[in-house]
Amino acid sequence: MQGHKAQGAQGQLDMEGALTARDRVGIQDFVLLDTHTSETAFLGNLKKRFSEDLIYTYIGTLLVSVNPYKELDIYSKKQMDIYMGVNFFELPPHIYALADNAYHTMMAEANNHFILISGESGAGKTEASKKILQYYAVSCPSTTLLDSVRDRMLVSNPVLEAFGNAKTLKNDNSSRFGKYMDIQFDIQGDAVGGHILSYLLEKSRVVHQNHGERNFHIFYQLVEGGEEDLLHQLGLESNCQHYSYLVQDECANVTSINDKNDWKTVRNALSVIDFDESDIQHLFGIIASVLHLGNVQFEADSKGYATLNKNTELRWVSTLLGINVQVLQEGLTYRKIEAKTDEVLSPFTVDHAIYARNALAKAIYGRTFTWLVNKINDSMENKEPSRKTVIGLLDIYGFEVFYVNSFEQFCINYCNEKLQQLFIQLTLKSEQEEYEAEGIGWEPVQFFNNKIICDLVEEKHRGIISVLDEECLRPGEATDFTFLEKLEEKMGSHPHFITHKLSDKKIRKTLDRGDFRLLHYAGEVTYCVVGKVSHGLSLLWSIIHVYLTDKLLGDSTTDPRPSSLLGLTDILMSKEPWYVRCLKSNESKQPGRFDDVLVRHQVKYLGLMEHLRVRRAGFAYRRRYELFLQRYKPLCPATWPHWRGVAAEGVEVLVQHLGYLPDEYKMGRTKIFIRHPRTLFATEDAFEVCKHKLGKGMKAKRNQE
Ligand code: AD9
Ligand code: MG
Repeated sequence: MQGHKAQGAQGQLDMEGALTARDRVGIQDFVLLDTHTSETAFLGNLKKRFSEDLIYTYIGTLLVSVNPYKELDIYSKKQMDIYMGVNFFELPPHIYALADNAYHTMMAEANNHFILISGESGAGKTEASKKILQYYAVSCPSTTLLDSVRDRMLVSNPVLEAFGNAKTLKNDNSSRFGKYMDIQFDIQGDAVGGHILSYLLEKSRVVHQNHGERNFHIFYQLVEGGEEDLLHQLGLESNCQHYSYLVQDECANVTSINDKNDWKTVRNALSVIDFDESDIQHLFGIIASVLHLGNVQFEADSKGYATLNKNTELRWVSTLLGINVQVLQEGLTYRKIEAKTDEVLSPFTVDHAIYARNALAKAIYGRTFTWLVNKINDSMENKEPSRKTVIGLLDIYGFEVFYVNSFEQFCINYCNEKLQQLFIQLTLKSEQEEYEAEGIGWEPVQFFNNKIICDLVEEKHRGIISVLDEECLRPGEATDFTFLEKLEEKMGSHPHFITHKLSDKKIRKTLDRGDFRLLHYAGEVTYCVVGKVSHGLSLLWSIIHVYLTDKLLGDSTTDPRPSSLLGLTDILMSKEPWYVRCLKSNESKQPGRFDDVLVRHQVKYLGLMEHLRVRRAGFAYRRRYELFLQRYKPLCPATWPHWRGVAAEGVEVLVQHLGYLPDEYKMGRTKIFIRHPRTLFATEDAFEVCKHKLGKGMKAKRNQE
């Protein structure tokens, strides 16, 4: 075979042709980006692809997705068919390729998988998870029975979004909870059931929304869309303006949201997932009770204590929840103090009463959400005892860094720190296993292990959570500042912990006295421990204590309880990981705009460069001998058009011919391992040129004929 190398003027031209194509659409796998350590090159590649509407790029098998803020014609049934059963690297990167590969690996190896989707608010996590679910629902074989299970899985989305999503400044449909969903497959590969776990529902939204934001969608849907009879039974008026929990910021109406239509969707969805009339009455009775509760007003008596005068609203709460009105009234205006022999009632001030009312509203809503998730799970459950494997989908907040960061960001960022730790463990584990299986010696890998930061937060008796625990046991004595002092005492010399007192002059300027700064794996975040309450450990931070023990660490005494995040890492640890990292292209939700500063920030906080480093630590590229030979055999006369011997030997002949140096590659049992992308690139470039020539040759031959 002649002419397989890029030689002479024509060869040069062809080579340029191949490069121009790559210049235009960028490189579809960052692992193959030669200047891989440069953030600028990384961003340049993303931007180039984005400008061509190529929103997906790989880092190995990790998928990076940039929100286009416009409908792209890449999610049709036709596209799904194209990606079905095709090898990961043979087509342009796509969320379907990742879904399909997870599925086929699960089928081939009969093991469990999960797909972790992360990114900041509005980056496209929920859309990505819906696309994956749709892919499975459409691509798996179909029967009547399975169709009904699949319908339930698909409609569980609008229901959960109605109760768990809200309009925020960043996203008109922002998920205010983390979601993990197992999709169960039977031995034939049919999707036969599902199970959802929910995390960290932002209950505070029920009683308070920031400027320009709304409460959870369901409240507006019920009030705007609810049938007259239903509203009458619930004592509701068909006007959002009437409810103080809904109009704090006068943004009940949002142009992108049609509450009336969404109400119909939710009502239909509820009947698909087996909600009968009594369930629906019960559910909306509770939702209505929260709205009534928000309208309960207190007045101060002559001593300044809270009293309830006009209590029609309270009567509705009492009727809807089936709680004696007297009990309710007492609960909202008095605190019970357990004395030695009996109980003493201590009256609340108006502020305390409002606090108690809001706490009740949040608790009611939180429990209802958990109940709803349980009901959905019942309806998606597959009771067949047969062997099943699962693909789990995790849609959870990414790192959050605001101007002022409080306990909510601390919890979310800690959660991300744990997930990064999981990524490192799983990636290294699989790398190590692969090297072992292939008989290649393990080489030390250079990357940052964030275990040190996880320990800083969670270590028993020494970590931040333990210190907080201790301080919360000293009510009245502990303050924000004693908490900080304790932290300084315990972590003083820790390389990832800084406070005003512990820092040098230059850094000190950037910290307030009530701040501590953690150097997370993805970057620095400064947390403020000072709340609005100046005496006593600030309300916010004492809530963390409850938050962490109840939600993150999982307290078995409170049932029904939300899922525990530490439990989640166990769930994930036993499965094969796949990753989707979503990036927001711009803050103003404009189609096609790529804001360099914003994207750079996310690349940093999602730890993408760190991911790339872990991926690239050993060998950038590996491929089964058969596949490698199949693709590149035209590059060597000895292997073209057929290699008659063992594939591994063919590859050895091929790479010798291409001039690979001994340190550039290793031969494993079934695969070739290539250290640097540039080696593969040179091969790929030669291949492009060769393909071009072969194509021309074929054409010329056809023309002659
Ligand atoms: V949040 O943390 O829940 O606030 P998400 O879930 O990351 O956030 P979401 O998936 O809700 O963001 O996407 C936000 C909006 O971006 C969507 O409502 C779409 O309008 C838009 N979007 C996201 N992904 C795509 C896409 N692949 N194609 C087109 C998209 N538009
Ligand atoms: Mg979301």
